[in-house]
Amino acid sequence: MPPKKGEAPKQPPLIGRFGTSLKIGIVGLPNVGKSTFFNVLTKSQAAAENFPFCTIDPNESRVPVPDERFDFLCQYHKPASKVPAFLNVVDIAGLVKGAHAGQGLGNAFLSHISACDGIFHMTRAFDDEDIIHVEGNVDPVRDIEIIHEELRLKDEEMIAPILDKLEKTAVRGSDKKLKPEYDIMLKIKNWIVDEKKHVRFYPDWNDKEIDVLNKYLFLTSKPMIYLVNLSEKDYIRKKNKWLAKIKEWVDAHDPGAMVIPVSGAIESKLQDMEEEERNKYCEEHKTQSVLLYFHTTKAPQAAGKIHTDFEKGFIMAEVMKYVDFKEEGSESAAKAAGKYRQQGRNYVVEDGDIIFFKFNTPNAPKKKP
Ligand SMILES: Nc1nc2c(ncn2[C@@H]2O[C@H](COP(=O)(O)OP(=O)(O)OP(=O)(O)O)[C@@H](O)[C@H]2O)c(=O)[nH]1
Ligand SMILES: [Mg+2]
Repeated sequence: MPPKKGEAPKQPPLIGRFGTSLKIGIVGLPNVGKSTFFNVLTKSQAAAENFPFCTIDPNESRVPVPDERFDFLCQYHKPASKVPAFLNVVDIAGLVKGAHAGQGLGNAFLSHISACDGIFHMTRAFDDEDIIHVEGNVDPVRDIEIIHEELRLKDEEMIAPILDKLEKTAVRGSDKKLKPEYDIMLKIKNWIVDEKKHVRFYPDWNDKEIDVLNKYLFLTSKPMIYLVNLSEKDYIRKKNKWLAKIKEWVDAHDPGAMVIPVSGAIESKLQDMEEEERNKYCEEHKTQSVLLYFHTTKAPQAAGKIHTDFEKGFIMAEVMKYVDFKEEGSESAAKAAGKYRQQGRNYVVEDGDIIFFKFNTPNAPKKKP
């Protein structure tokens, strides 16, 4: 469930290469509702049928991220070109036990998940005898563990050749520069292979370790949001016997990660209705589409998480907060009020920052909302 205000859990460092356009992959067992959710989220029409491995090749679609701050800034500056943030959503083939070793659709999922910045982990908590469950019965906690293990095993497989190569060059060879990277990789291997843990569960990778992790982008370093697919009835009454168990599991194993109840069934139904009918239905059933939540909360948050890797030539960044800018009315007023701050290269960008980058290059400095 989305955390309540005032109880924000400590977030682990983000590992990955982030930009204004994030890519999120929907991952889970076959036939749990991934494509159905992809279709409603992106208004697409990917095949979503009642048989495992309906999706083979990934479906991808871009969702513009609405942000009233962006609209306000466009109105204020009237720029020649406007580039809003996009969320790229990728609907990936189902994974089964043994996928890392080629079971099911095999290994193709590796490159599809590798290309993503984060994962929506879809799990099934609805009962429906007509919808085939590859494990025979509904048990989302077991299913989450299956997917976690497949991703970890894939990383385990990935790390062996990396270590081999580093050992050849940095230990036995002459490239001693790579020795620190080799040592860090040994520590990462110890965590993934011996401790059997996901990269992102390690509480405090240091900056050098994060640099190495950013270079190799292990699957288990990607932030995960858990989506729990409920029946229409359970979604409306906000009750399901698995929710508490899933939340408990996630809090214990993936602290800080979000668990979001959704319902493919109700979302598809709502999407097929005309607006008036939809409003009436939601009012009658005292419910609303979870997509409202995604479009207004999750997406801007995701797009705002730009952990900037400043480029060569960076001198400094001048940062003001969007709220300060809006309150003061102009850049100069914000400056006069002392709300315009100079930041160095280690500054971690926050959601809502307006940044003036200063570069030591012939290119003109850029303004970026
Ligand atoms: N009862 C019920 N059925 C659902 C729900 N969401 C999806 N389904 C059905 O489950 C079946 C599988 O849905 P998909 O969206 O294709 O599942 P998938 O996870 O993409 O499956 P693969 O591509 O095979 O991995 C379809 O028949 C959907 O109509 C739901 O919330 N309730
Ligand atoms: Mg599918």
